[in-house]
Amino acid sequence: MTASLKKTTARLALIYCVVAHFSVNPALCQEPGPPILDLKHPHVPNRILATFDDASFHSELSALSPALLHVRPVSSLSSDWIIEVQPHQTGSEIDLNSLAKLAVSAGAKHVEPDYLLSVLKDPNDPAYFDRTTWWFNNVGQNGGVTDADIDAREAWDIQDSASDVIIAVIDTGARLTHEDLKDNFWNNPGEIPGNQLDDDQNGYIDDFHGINAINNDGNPVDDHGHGTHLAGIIAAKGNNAKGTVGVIWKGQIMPLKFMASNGSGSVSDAIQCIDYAINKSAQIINASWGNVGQSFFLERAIRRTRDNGIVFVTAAGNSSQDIEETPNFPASYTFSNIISVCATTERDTLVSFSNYGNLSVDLGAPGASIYSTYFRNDADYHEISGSSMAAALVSGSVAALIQKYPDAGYEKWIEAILQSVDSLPALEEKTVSGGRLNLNGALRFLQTNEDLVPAHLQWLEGNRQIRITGSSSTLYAVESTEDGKNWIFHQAVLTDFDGIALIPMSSTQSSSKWYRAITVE
Ligand SMILES: [Ca+2]
Ligand SMILES: [Ca+2]
Ligand SMILES: [Ca+2]
Ligand SMILES: [Ca+2]
Repeated sequence: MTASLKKTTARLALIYCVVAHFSVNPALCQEPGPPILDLKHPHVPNRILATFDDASFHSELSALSPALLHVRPVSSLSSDWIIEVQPHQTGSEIDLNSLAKLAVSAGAKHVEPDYLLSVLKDPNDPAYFDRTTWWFNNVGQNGGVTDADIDAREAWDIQDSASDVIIAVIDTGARLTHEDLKDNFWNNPGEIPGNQLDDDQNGYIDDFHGINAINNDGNPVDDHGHGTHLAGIIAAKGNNAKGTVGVIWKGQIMPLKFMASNGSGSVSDAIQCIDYAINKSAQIINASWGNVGQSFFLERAIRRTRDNGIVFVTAAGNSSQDIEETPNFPASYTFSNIISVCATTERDTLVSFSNYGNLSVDLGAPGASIYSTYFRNDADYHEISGSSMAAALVSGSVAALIQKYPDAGYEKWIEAILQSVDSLPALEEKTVSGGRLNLNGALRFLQTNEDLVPAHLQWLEGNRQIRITGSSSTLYAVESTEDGKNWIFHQAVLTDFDGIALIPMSSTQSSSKWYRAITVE
């Protein structure tokens, strides 16, 4: 054999090793030397990246086995190359290290797996960047405890907006012209603004964004500040380089005013707002107010919200009391659509003034030194503490859940919020869930329980291999469970054009576990 024929033969043998073809003589595959690829991190299963000093290898490699190997540049601007094995043409597993050795033997200067990346989104709003908004991502700033937060940074990768969700903030109104809110108000589709006519004939002239139940008009202007502050906690516009950021960066806030400049309002005006929210198809009502008195009429109005599938988020109150002893309504009502919220600090303790209750307060959420939009001018911001603010964080979180899982229904949305809390000693015996809101957990709770598309999974070769049959060219997460409930990520795989992926398994991996493959969002 000539030297060049020897070289070609060796490479052909390597290709067969790469795809572990059944006809290969195993002795050929025992290449000396350690593996040259680091495969610990998620990567595309059938592909490596390689650089070469010149491009002559391209024809050389392709000529070896065009049916098995696909060689192409990474991009039109790049001198780096993708070397890909076509797994559906082999029906067998791929050894990326052998593929890398093949590339090196053809002159590759550097080879590595084609790693999978995932984004972590940070908005560019100043109050997020200077870490004022500790409740989204607590890294210990201002004396806080790391991760005493709702994991918004992680959650925003899954869902950062709720453009289709209408959130009625029944409160003191809102500053409609505020720079960080004006794009995130609900617009009444049946009403033409500013024409002095009641176009949708619902009794309110020009109720384009909401109503004022005190004056019975369509102008829910805020003369107190509380409502504007809540609106920003829920949906201050994200990533606009201005002010702060809400739990959702985009959404539809419907401000409904029933409390006046002194911060108080009547049950009848509150009911007027509740019924407006029902009529206009709000999906969430934020009710950050309360009273020790029980109202038959208010109770009946909240029952109507339940019958319409609306999530009713309310604050536990701020008088340091156990509301099982001293009820506070609406937090103390027991309808299945109510989420009642107490306030926690940047150290994951209960705020000293916050009410609590092990039967009727569902969970805690950050409610100390919360910075948000304010009502005195269009660029006004202000820090306030209270269970009101905690409730607003829950409302924004429910909005993200509804946007992501619109068909789940209010019981599922609430279950997701309550089942995914971070358990805290401070909230044990003081709340139903015993924990503090975690938006990332809530989104993932429904992700694993609702609508991931599973692939067909089949064990091959005496449990030494899993074959996935799913959609074409789709990324799947392979997960395993011991108890049928808690799923642990195993690896990510990309199916080929025929929807097939093959995963080698060791015997320890396969024993006494269940596996599944689900689409990655
Ligand atoms: Ca966190
Ligand atoms: Ca109207
Ligand atoms: Ca009008
Ligand atoms: Ca902003």
